[in-house]
Amino acid sequence: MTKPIFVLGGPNLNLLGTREPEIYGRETLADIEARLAGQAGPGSLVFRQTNDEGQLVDWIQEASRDGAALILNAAGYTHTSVAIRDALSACTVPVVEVHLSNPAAREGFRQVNHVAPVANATIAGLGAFGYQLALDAARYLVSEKGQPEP
Ligand code: CA2
Repeated sequence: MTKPIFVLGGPNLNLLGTREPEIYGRETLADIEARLAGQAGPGSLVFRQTNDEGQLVDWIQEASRDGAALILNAAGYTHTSVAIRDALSACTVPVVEVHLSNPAAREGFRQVNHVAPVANATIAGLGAFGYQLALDAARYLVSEKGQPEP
């Protein structure tokens, strides 16, 4: 059976669509999940969000073990978490980092990025559409690199 692509989200992404629409858009995370699931097809996505850093580390390890690829928006942890960077360093499947906004064009503290150096690709600044591109990118990387060893 084909392994699913994991789509993991970090802290506060559960608030999407409720506040700061000028930065993050009007779509909720459930809207993004529904569109992506339609694009991916039945059973081919695992879509999760957590506000907890350790939970995200556990899920990254699970994606490496049980997934074909990982799409990650680590949200605020992008800029702070060595633990998430270490989990990604150990990840054996392709990793596509995604951000709704473009952190490089924002505040100074968002210029630190612990994820990008250990991701295969980064997509930022395209709002929810970035997730669709990330799914295409993840599939491309899976087909380019071949399936990981069982
Ligand atoms: O642009 C992105 O996708 C971010 O990962 C979103 C994070 C932010 O800390 C990163 O620098 C860039 C924030 C997650 C969403 O936070 C919200 C806060 C208020 C209202 C809605 C969402």
